Amino acid sequence: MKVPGTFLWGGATASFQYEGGYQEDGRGLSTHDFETDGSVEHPRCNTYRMPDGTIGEAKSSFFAPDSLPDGAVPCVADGYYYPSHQAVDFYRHWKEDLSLLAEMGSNVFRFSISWSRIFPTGDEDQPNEAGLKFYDNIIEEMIRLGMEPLITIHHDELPVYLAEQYDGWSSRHTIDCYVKYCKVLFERYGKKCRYWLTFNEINAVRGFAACGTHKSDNQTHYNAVHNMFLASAKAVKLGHAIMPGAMFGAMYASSAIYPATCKPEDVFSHMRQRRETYYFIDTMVRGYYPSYAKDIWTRRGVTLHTEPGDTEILADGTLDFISFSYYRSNVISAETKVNVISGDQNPYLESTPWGWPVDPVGLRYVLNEFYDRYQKPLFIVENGLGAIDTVEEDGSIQDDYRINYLRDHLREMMKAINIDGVELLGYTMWAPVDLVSLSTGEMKKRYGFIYVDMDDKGHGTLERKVKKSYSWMKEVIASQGERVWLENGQK
Ligand code: BGP
Repeated sequence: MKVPGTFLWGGATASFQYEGGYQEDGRGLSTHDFETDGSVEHPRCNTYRMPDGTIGEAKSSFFAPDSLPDGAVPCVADGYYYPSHQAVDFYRHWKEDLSLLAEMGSNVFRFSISWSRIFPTGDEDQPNEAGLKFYDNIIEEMIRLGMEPLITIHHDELPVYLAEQYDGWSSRHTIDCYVKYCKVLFERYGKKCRYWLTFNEINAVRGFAACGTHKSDNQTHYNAVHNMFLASAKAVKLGHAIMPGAMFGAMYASSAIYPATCKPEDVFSHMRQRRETYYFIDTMVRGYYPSYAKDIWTRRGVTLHTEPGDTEILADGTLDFISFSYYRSNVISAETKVNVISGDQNPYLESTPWGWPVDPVGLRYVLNEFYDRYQKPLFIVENGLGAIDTVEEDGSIQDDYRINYLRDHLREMMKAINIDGVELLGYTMWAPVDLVSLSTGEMKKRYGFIYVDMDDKGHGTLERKVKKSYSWMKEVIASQGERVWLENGQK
């Protein structure tokens, strides 16, 4: 069993977790630049200063963020470590990283553009040429190495100025700034870049770091999401006009969800929970809100702020493909209150050290669910295992657990393509080079085929070193996936 010859294989990254260089070449500050490191035991936070000078902390996890108090201004404070400032310094290591990925056989590379590198405040009329040049260089290098760029325009961050002055995505002004930013990207890179994602995990982002909103209540959140829907639709319409042949997706956090039992109430809760994700995909793929949206707004006490013309904007900018992250599955009962990444324990599955259930069959299930529902091409743009790696005395990293995770997931992916008939454009593994964890801010939660010598506080040489999984993945790509069937005697 193989994938089609046109299949795109590669890796996925995000600027604030990977790039660093946070003040280089005129880059402005971004909402994640105030986010500290953390761990499962000590969640990361956004630091802010109150008018009387006191420093406060707000939980920044986009799954359950705190609101910032009135009058709070985000700030970088002494005594904290801010991982986005250096990240793993792709800013200086891009040639080396891209060359290693090309050598592995990748023919696609997913990265996000740092909005505040292009428009430092988001509100300028003219973009920052040095910021544009940085991405010129990496895009040219990717193409020279035979890798298709897959660009995330908005990966959970925006210029902090837009957050401070306009409350981020609460404001329609942010839509205008986003469209201006997109126009610059499309005109500059459009001839070389075919695949674009308007937003990352739009169904999971919430609060200051990810949406720039000071409040995290439902009313603020659903209005912010509506503005993101409008921004995405406008970008898609503009992008199609400027770049004939370009393909647009948005990216969804897509755990599989199962009812805890066959009790009808559990099954009904499962349906409702699934709609928490479909709300986003339905609207962006079909171009209008689904009928059950009213039920969601009513239960959450939301009165959506819409304006004349919004309906047409949504209808005019529907997506060409559906992309998603898949790491785990969830279980839901009538009693559970869950968000997109938590739920009851599944007794049939083992979990990662970070408590994420490992469920390869769930990937095949989600691929089928989405393809049945939309009949649009799909793209897996994140999947991988966060694990603690050990460098052996001889310098090697024997990450067989990562090989096992990827092999099992890739097998299910290939069954979805070859048996179920799902149309899949490609697979970009998160993250091919070790980088900073989004949810915890740790470095020890590593995903890569390529190890980076750096610890949780940013100490280390930043030297890159390939792991055992790198050679394995190289064989997988070279064999169009056939290699994943070789273990356990399967063919
Ligand atoms: C997704 C994000 C990524 C990434 C990944 C892994 O939600 O789009 O940015 O980080 O999850 O999560 P984590 O880094 O928390 O392990």
